[in-house]
Amino acid sequence: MFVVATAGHVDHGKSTLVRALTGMEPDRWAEERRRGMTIDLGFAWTTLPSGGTVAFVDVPGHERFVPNMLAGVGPVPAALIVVAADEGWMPQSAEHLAALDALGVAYGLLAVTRSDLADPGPATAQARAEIAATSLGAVPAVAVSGLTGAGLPELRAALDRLAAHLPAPVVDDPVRLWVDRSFTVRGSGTVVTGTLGAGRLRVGDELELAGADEPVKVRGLHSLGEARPEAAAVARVAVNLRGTPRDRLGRGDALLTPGRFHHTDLVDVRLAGDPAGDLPATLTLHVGSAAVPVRVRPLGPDTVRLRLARPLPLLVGDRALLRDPGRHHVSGGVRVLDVAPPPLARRGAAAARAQVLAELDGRPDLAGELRRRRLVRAGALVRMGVPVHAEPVAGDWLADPAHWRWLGERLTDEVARHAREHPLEPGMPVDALRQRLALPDRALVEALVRPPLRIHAGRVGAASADALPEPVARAVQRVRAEYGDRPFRAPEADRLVDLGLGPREIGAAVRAGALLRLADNVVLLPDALDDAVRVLAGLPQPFTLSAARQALDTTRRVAVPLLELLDRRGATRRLPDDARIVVT
Ligand SMILES: Nc1nc2c(ncn2[C@@H]2O[C@H](COP(=O)(O)OP(=O)(O)OP(=O)(O)O)[C@@H](O)[C@H]2O)c(=O)[nH]1
Ligand SMILES: [Mg+2]
Repeated sequence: MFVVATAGHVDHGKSTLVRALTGMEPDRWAEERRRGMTIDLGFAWTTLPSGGTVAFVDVPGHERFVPNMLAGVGPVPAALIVVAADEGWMPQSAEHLAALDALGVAYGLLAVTRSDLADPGPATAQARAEIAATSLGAVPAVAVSGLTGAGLPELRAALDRLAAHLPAPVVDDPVRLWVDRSFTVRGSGTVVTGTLGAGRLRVGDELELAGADEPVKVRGLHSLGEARPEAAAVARVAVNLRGTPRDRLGRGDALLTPGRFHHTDLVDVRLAGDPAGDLPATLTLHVGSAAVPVRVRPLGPDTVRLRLARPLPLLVGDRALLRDPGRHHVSGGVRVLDVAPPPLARRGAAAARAQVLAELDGRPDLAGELRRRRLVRAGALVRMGVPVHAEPVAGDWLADPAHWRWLGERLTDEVARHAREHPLEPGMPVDALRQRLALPDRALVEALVRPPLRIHAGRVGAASADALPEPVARAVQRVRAEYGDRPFRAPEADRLVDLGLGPREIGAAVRAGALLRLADNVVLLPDALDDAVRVLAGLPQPFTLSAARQALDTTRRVAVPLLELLDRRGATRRLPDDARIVVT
């Protein structure tokens, strides 16, 4: 199936032509038929000579209903431009064409209708000249009469040729179905319709709806008036969302593949059309079937920041158009450059941003996004419309390679600085590093730690006990020199003070395994435990505290806590009469 939207001035015969081609009535409302004028979008379809199907979205031509027209053409990539032979090019011919051009519509046909009333030649020539200057370029033209049927076979053949030229839809892409109509069917509940431009829908699918907490479920699908288990792009579809209240969604909402779109109310865009400086401060942004008031902030000569009155699921590269409803003026097309732009708080930030935007063209660019964002979750980029084909540095975090190297150096510096400022601490806490480097996730800190640094007990420090701060290491060295041959004589409290070993220094030495603490202010060298067990094993078993003290050549101050420690470690056992034995 391919979908084509009509375009053209009021009363030029769009609906008559669609009716003649399809045998279906595009003017759905009684009021439309009474007034002989299309007000809202109409839908009809027919089979072409090739056997393919064309579905029409028939739009109103009256200037008051241009917003409805835009909701119809927004999601549709091909246009059937209708000009009446007897009237020629008219204001809404021009406005509709400007809209197609702004949206970048590249495929189309010209039908010169009412050719039974006047020579189609002049209208054809004028319309083709106007169209040639737009994104549509040179289009085939067919003179027709909806009244007599003249030219209809030629028009069908031309539609077939147009269909053959359209790019193949990407059916693996996520779904973003812009709703153009919603209504209630008795017994079935809420139904919405739209043009499925990419992706695939199946009965049972769960879809995301902006503003809804829970996914909505596809209860039923219709395409071309028939129930189907699935529909692949391109297709006109009617989706039954039984269980979703009708007032929860309508034209301008979108049904989305969950987790694949970022709802944004702030976008930076490139303009094609009026210069940024000429735009009024408020305009209406039309994209898909949505129309949203926006505040315009010029940045560069052809780039602006748009603040949307409500968030939309936009992707980098999306095309949209800006229109001034008051002046009936299409200001021009926009190409979305950034759907999550940085705030412009600092002085000069807007000018800097304009320079960045000058380099962007709306084509998703992973390396560029990483350079600009430095650190970003893969999922967030995908939701912006940037395909991800890079290895995460941690979890689903992606990093700009140069920034990541810089962070690694910063981490090393910070750890070294912390060691200087807190020589007795066994490394810098991971969370302090996370804050210091302004990283959003501990996992990033952990991924940045490289040998000789390591993470131990929630801190980042040097891997070995050589990391003992210089003064402590010197003090331990002196303990070794003075007490090495009397390993069970612990330095007295005042000697410890002389050596510069206060409680914090002792703590650091103990953590590094350089000293053994038996009690407050009672420390031995770390090999003392094994030596003690050897000496005690040489005594007649069991042995008393006093025998142990003499054999170890030490004082009660050391012997009591030393034996208690050996008991706790299971190297000695205390008997009921307070004597001990060495456990072998
Ligand atoms: N003689 C003649 N009259 C036509 C032809 N096509 C349309 N008309 C008449 O022109 C009038 C407008 O036709 P529509 O098909 O409603 O025009 P439209 O472009 O759909 O108008 P809007 O939807 O309101 O923009 C009707 O009275 C039609 O009968 C044609 O080919 N020949
Ligand atoms: Mg009509």
